[in-house]
Amino acid sequence: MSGKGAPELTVSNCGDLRVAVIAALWHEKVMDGLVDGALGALRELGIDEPTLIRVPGSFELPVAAKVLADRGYDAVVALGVVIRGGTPHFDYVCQGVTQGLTQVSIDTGVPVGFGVLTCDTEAQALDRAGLEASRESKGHEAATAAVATAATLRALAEP
Ligand code: DLZ
Repeated sequence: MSGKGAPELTVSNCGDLRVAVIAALWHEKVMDGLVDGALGALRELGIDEPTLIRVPGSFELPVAAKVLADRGYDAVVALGVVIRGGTPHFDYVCQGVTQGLTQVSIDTGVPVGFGVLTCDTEAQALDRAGLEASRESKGHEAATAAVATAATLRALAEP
C-alpha cells in the first residue's frame, strides 16, 4: 500500500510503539494460546517488551484498557474468552466487554485490539486460540490490528 493514510506496517515504523496486553484469567488453556499469539505478533513487529497484565475476568478488561490508554500507551490489546453457560450471564459479560472496549478506544483515541472470544463451546474457542490444532489465532490478529491502527494514526498525525 502507499499514500499517507496507509503506511506499510513494518518494524521500522511500529517497533517503538508502547503496547499493553491485558488478559483475563478464565479458561486457562485458550488464554495461553491467545496471549502467546498476541506476544508473537508483537515480536514480529519489533515490539519485544510489551506490558502484560492480567485481570480476573473479561468483564474487567475495559477498565484496565481505559487506565492503560490514559497512561500513554499507543495501543492496547484486550484478550479474553467467554463461553456460553446456562444463564443469561454470558450475554451480559459479552455486551459489557464489547461496549466497554469500544467506548475506551473511541473516548481515548487509543486503538484497542479486540481479542475476546465469545463462543458457544470450548471447542469453538480452542479452534480460534492459536494453539497447535487451532485454525485461527485471534490473539495474533487482535495485536496486529491494534498496532496497525496505532501506526496509521501516528502517520496521519505527522506534519
Ligand atoms: C463470572 C464469569 C463467568 C460465569 N464466565 C466467564 C467467562 O466465561 N469468561 C470470563 O472471562 N469471565 C467470566 N466470568 C467472570 C466475569 O468476567 C467477571 O470477572 C466477574 O463477573 C467479576 O466481575
